[in-house]
Amino acid sequence: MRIPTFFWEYVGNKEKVIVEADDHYLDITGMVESAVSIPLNELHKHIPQVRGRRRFYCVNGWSLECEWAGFRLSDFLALANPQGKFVKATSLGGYVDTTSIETLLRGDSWLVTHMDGEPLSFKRGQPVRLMVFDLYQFKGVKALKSIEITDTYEKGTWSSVGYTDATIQPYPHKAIDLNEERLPEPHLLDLFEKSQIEGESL
Ligand SMILES: Nc1nc2c(c(=O)[nH]1)N[C@H]1C(S)=C(S)[C@@H](COP(=O)(O)O)O[C@H]1N2
Ligand SMILES: [Mo]
Repeated sequence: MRIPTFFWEYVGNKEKVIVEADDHYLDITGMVESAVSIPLNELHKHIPQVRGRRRFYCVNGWSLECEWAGFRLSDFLALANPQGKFVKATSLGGYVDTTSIETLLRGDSWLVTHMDGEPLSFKRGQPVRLMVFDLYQFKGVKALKSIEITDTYEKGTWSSVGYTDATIQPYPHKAIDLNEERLPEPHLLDLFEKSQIEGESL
Protein backbone atom coordinates (compact mmCIF):
# COMPACT_ATOMS: atom_id res chain seq x y z
CA MET A 1 0.00 0.00 0.00
CA ARG A 2 1.31 3.48 -0.85
CA ILE A 3 1.00 5.58 2.25
CA PRO A 4 0.79 9.38 2.08
CA THR A 5 3.47 11.28 4.01
CA PHE A 6 1.06 12.70 6.54
CA PHE A 7 0.59 9.17 7.83
CA TRP A 8 3.97 9.54 9.54
CA GLU A 9 3.35 11.02 12.94
CA TYR A 10 6.53 10.54 14.93
CA VAL A 11 6.87 13.57 17.18
CA GLY A 12 8.75 16.19 15.21
CA ASN A 13 10.37 13.29 13.34
CA LYS A 14 12.87 13.25 16.22
CA GLU A 15 12.34 9.76 17.54
CA LYS A 16 15.15 7.94 15.83
CA VAL A 17 15.79 4.92 18.04
CA ILE A 18 15.64 1.82 15.87
CA VAL A 19 15.59 -1.63 17.44
CA GLU A 20 15.21 -4.93 15.60
CA ALA A 21 12.50 -7.29 16.88
CA ASP A 22 15.16 -9.87 17.87
CA ASP A 23 16.85 -7.43 20.24
CA HIS A 24 13.74 -5.92 21.78
CA TYR A 25 12.50 -6.49 25.33
CA LEU A 26 9.04 -5.29 26.41
CA ASP A 27 8.75 -4.27 30.05
CA ILE A 28 5.95 -3.93 32.58
CA THR A 29 7.03 -2.11 35.74
CA GLY A 30 5.47 -0.15 38.60
CA MET A 31 2.44 -1.32 40.57
CA VAL A 32 2.45 -4.96 39.54
CA GLU A 33 2.56 -8.29 41.30
CA SER A 34 5.41 -9.47 39.08
CA ALA A 35 7.52 -7.18 36.90
CA VAL A 36 7.88 -8.35 33.30
CA SER A 37 10.77 -7.96 30.87
CA ILE A 38 10.21 -10.29 27.99
CA PRO A 39 11.94 -10.67 24.60
CA LEU A 40 9.44 -9.64 21.94
CA ASN A 41 10.29 -12.68 19.84
CA GLU A 42 9.33 -14.97 22.74
CA LEU A 43 6.02 -13.33 23.55
CA HIS A 44 4.12 -15.82 21.39
CA LYS A 45 5.21 -18.60 23.76
CA HIS A 46 3.33 -16.89 26.59
CA ILE A 47 0.20 -15.40 25.06
CA PRO A 48 -1.89 -16.04 21.91
CA GLN A 49 -1.23 -14.15 18.69
CA VAL A 50 -4.15 -12.32 17.11
CA ARG A 51 -4.88 -10.93 13.68
CA GLY A 52 -7.68 -8.87 12.20
CA ARG A 53 -8.79 -5.89 10.14
CA ARG A 54 -9.25 -2.68 12.03
CA ARG A 55 -9.63 0.95 11.00
CA PHE A 56 -7.66 3.46 13.01
CA TYR A 57 -8.49 7.11 13.42
CA CYS A 58 -6.24 10.12 13.92
CA VAL A 59 -7.55 13.18 15.72
CA ASN A 60 -6.36 15.18 12.70
CA GLY A 61 -9.29 13.80 10.70
CA TRP A 62 -7.99 10.84 8.72
CA SER A 63 -8.36 7.08 9.02
CA LEU A 64 -6.77 3.93 7.64
CA GLU A 65 -7.79 0.29 7.61
CA CYS A 66 -5.26 -2.58 7.51
CA GLU A 67 -4.86 -6.12 8.64
CA TRP A 68 -2.96 -5.93 11.91
CA ALA A 69 -1.36 -8.80 13.81
CA GLY A 70 0.11 -9.03 17.27
CA PHE A 71 -1.22 -9.65 20.76
CA ARG A 72 -4.09 -8.50 22.92
CA LEU A 73 -2.95 -5.93 25.47
CA SER A 74 -5.14 -7.64 28.08
CA ASP A 75 -3.18 -10.90 27.70
CA PHE A 76 0.13 -9.08 28.02
CA LEU A 77 -0.92 -7.11 31.11
CA ALA A 78 -2.19 -10.29 32.77
CA LEU A 79 1.42 -11.58 32.83
CA ALA A 80 2.21 -8.87 35.40
CA ASN A 81 -1.09 -8.81 37.32
CA PRO A 82 -1.40 -5.00 37.57
CA GLN A 83 -2.40 -3.49 40.91
CA GLY A 84 -2.75 0.15 39.82
CA LYS A 85 -5.29 2.11 37.75
CA PHE A 86 -3.31 3.41 34.77
CA VAL A 87 -1.08 2.23 31.96
CA LYS A 88 1.70 4.68 31.18
CA ALA A 89 3.15 3.56 27.84
CA THR A 90 6.51 4.93 26.62
CA SER A 91 8.24 4.58 23.27
CA LEU A 92 11.93 4.01 22.62
CA GLY A 93 12.20 7.66 21.57
CA GLY A 94 10.19 9.13 24.44
CA TYR A 95 6.59 9.45 23.16
CA VAL A 96 4.33 8.78 26.11
CA ASP A 97 0.66 8.34 26.87
CA THR A 98 -1.36 7.31 29.92
CA THR A 99 -4.80 5.64 29.81
CA SER A 100 -6.84 3.93 32.51
CA ILE A 101 -6.58 0.15 32.51
CA GLU A 102 -10.37 0.01 32.68
CA THR A 103 -10.69 1.94 29.41
CA LEU A 104 -8.02 -0.15 27.70
CA LEU A 105 -9.49 -3.48 28.78
CA ARG A 106 -13.07 -2.48 27.98
CA GLY A 107 -11.93 -1.47 24.51
CA ASP A 108 -10.00 -3.01 21.67
CA SER A 109 -6.32 -2.57 22.54
CA TRP A 110 -3.49 -4.49 20.90
CA LEU A 111 0.26 -4.80 20.81
CA VAL A 112 0.79 -4.81 17.05
CA THR A 113 3.86 -6.36 15.39
CA HIS A 114 2.65 -6.75 11.79
CA MET A 115 0.76 -4.60 9.28
CA ASP A 116 -0.73 -6.29 6.21
CA GLY A 117 1.39 -9.39 6.86
CA GLU A 118 4.73 -7.55 7.10
CA PRO A 119 6.73 -6.72 10.23
CA LEU A 120 6.24 -3.06 11.14
CA SER A 121 8.60 -0.69 9.38
CA PHE A 122 10.42 1.99 11.38
CA LYS A 123 7.89 4.65 10.44
CA ARG A 124 5.00 2.43 11.44
CA GLY A 125 6.40 1.68 14.91
CA GLN A 126 9.00 -1.09 14.59
CA PRO A 127 9.18 -3.50 16.30
CA VAL A 128 5.90 -3.25 18.25
CA ARG A 129 3.25 -0.60 18.81
CA LEU A 130 0.38 -0.18 21.21
CA MET A 131 -2.83 0.48 19.27
CA VAL A 132 -6.08 1.53 20.88
CA PHE A 133 -8.59 1.06 18.09
CA ASP A 134 -11.68 2.53 19.73
CA LEU A 135 -10.00 5.84 20.58
CA TYR A 136 -7.99 8.31 18.56
CA GLN A 137 -4.61 6.81 17.87
CA PHE A 138 -2.63 9.37 19.85
CA LYS A 139 -3.52 7.02 22.74
CA GLY A 140 -1.35 4.45 20.96
CA VAL A 141 2.45 4.36 21.12
CA LYS A 142 4.70 3.32 18.25
CA ALA A 143 8.04 1.64 19.05
CA LEU A 144 6.68 0.66 22.46
CA LYS A 145 9.37 -0.01 25.05
CA SER A 146 7.70 -0.06 28.44
CA ILE A 147 4.46 -0.01 30.31
CA GLU A 148 4.41 1.39 33.81
CA ILE A 149 1.40 0.68 36.01
CA THR A 150 0.59 3.73 38.12
CA ASP A 151 -2.15 5.20 40.27
CA THR A 152 -1.93 8.71 38.86
CA TYR A 153 -2.97 10.09 35.50
CA GLU A 154 -0.27 12.07 33.71
CA LYS A 155 -0.76 13.95 30.48
CA GLY A 156 0.96 12.36 27.51
CA THR A 157 2.80 13.81 24.52
CA TRP A 158 -0.33 14.79 22.58
CA SER A 159 -2.60 15.52 25.53
CA SER A 160 0.01 18.04 26.74
CA VAL A 161 -0.51 20.05 23.56
CA GLY A 162 -4.25 20.19 24.03
CA TYR A 163 -5.72 16.95 22.69
CA THR A 164 -7.50 15.91 25.86
CA ASP A 165 -10.49 14.01 24.47
CA ALA A 166 -9.60 10.85 22.55
CA THR A 167 -13.21 9.96 21.70
CA ILE A 168 -13.50 9.29 17.97
CA GLN A 169 -15.91 11.94 16.75
CA PRO A 170 -18.85 11.06 14.50
CA TYR A 171 -17.92 13.48 11.73
CA PRO A 172 -16.33 11.91 8.65
CA HIS A 173 -12.60 11.21 8.53
CA LYS A 174 -10.62 11.11 5.32
CA ALA A 175 -10.04 7.43 4.52
CA ILE A 176 -6.49 7.54 3.18
CA ASP A 177 -6.42 3.86 2.22
CA LEU A 178 -9.45 4.29 -0.04
CA ASN A 179 -8.38 7.64 -1.47
CA GLU A 180 -11.85 8.83 -0.65
CA GLU A 181 -12.73 12.15 0.80
CA ARG A 182 -14.49 12.32 4.14
CA LEU A 183 -16.40 9.05 4.33
CA PRO A 184 -19.55 9.12 6.41
CA GLU A 185 -19.17 6.94 9.48
CA PRO A 186 -22.60 6.35 10.99
CA HIS A 187 -21.41 3.46 13.19
CA LEU A 188 -19.39 5.96 15.21
CA LEU A 189 -22.53 7.75 16.34
CA ASP A 190 -23.16 4.91 18.80
CA LEU A 191 -19.68 5.15 20.25
CA PHE A 192 -20.01 8.92 20.51
CA GLU A 193 -23.28 8.78 22.39
CA LYS A 194 -21.92 6.13 24.74
CA SER A 195 -18.88 8.19 25.60
CA GLN A 196 -21.02 11.28 26.25
CA ILE A 197 -23.13 9.34 28.73
CA GLU A 198 -20.15 7.84 30.52
CA GLY A 199 -18.48 11.25 30.47
CA GLU A 200 -15.07 9.74 30.96
CA SER A 201 -12.16 12.09 30.64
CA LEU A 202 -9.06 10.43 29.34
N1 LIG B 1 6.14 6.78 19.31
C1 LIG B 1 5.12 7.46 18.77
N2 LIG B 1 3.91 6.89 18.75
C2 LIG B 1 2.85 7.54 18.24
C3 LIG B 1 2.99 8.85 17.72
C4 LIG B 1 4.28 9.43 17.76
O1 LIG B 1 4.49 10.59 17.35
N3 LIG B 1 5.31 8.71 18.28
N4 LIG B 1 1.90 9.50 17.16
C5 LIG B 1 0.56 8.99 17.51
C6 LIG B 1 -0.47 9.48 16.61
S1 LIG B 1 -1.10 11.01 16.93
C7 LIG B 1 -1.00 8.70 15.61
S2 LIG B 1 -2.32 9.20 14.67
C8 LIG B 1 -0.39 7.41 15.26
C9 LIG B 1 0.16 7.55 13.85
O2 LIG B 1 0.63 6.32 13.42
P1 LIG B 1 1.27 6.20 11.97
O3 LIG B 1 2.51 7.07 11.95
O4 LIG B 1 1.58 4.77 11.78
O5 LIG B 1 0.28 6.75 11.05
O6 LIG B 1 0.68 7.03 16.14
C10 LIG B 1 0.54 7.46 17.48
N5 LIG B 1 1.64 6.92 18.23
MO1 LIG C 1 -2.72 11.40 15.35
